[in-house]
Amino acid sequence: MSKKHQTLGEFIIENQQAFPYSSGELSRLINSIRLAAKVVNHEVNKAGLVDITGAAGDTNVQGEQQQKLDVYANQKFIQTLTNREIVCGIASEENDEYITIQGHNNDHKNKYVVLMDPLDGSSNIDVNVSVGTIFSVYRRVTPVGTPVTMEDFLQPGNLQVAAGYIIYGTSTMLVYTTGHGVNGFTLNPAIGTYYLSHPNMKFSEDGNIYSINEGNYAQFPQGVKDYLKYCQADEGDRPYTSRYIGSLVSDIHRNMIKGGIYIYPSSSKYPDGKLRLLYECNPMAFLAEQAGGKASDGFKRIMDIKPNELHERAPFFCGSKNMVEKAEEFMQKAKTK
Ligand code: P6P
Repeated sequence: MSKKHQTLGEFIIENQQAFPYSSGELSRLINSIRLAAKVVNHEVNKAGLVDITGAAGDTNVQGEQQQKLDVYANQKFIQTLTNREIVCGIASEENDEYITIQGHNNDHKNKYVVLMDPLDGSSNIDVNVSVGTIFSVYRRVTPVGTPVTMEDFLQPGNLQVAAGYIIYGTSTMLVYTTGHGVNGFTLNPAIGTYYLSHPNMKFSEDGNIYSINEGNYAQFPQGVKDYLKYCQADEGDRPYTSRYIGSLVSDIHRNMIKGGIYIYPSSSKYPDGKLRLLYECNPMAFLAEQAGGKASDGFKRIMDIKPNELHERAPFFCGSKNMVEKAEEFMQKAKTK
């Protein structure tokens, strides 16, 4: 049983002993993410002071202006994961193609692949709003000893072995799951140690916060419009509260602690939704389900979607189980009209 204020290192060792069959590689993987997060946190926390908040001038595969901190975070996570002989491949939201990691002996012996959004919500950096790193871990499906292929990355979210995020906010937290619940660790920057501050995080079944960019209302599917009217009606426990930071990690983190639903639906601008299935939806869906919540595309479970492309997008409804199910009800009703 996890003990509050345990360090992340102690937690990983304790959990490693609980799963003797695992070779310890996953624990080492989480440890390397922990280290990279500390390095990135140091830069994020002084972004206003150092000229690295300006756009890098380049644009990523999504056509979005790359901020220098995006580029820095991407490089740090790739470098840390590559140097530790744990993963055989990395796919990043910031890179067009996946990266093959041969290992020191060029033998492709490592068995995990990592997919990540190195700095999500980066458009908020220069307005000093929390941003985050999101990561997702799978076992490779092609034979160990051969170079990874696209098949190793295009796995449905229900095959994730770990997922988590780092939120660089008023405090820096690492929140992750390996399929046995969700635990949150807060970094003490003075000594560079993460402490278990939020053991066994849970989405409340119900909530009264909805997070959506209502600026896109005119483009929303009818079911979303109907659900928003339900949220805003003055009856029973409603109207709900609208809270939208525009940084997925921050909105989901708040909703996990207070209860709520986050929705990024399809729209005329984003016919398949804006969020990326592999780097944002699947890891957040794994965390949500492990915390007793739910994540769908408005109709079907996000983690059952078989990806076809590395950077594909999906509509995303995620949070308190009863709120997601109510939204799905409105989506279904509108579809059958
Ligand atoms: P919009 C950030 O770019 C992001 O991917 C998520 O972090 C965030 O929730 C969403 O997009 C914000 O998108 O269109 O509301 O600005």
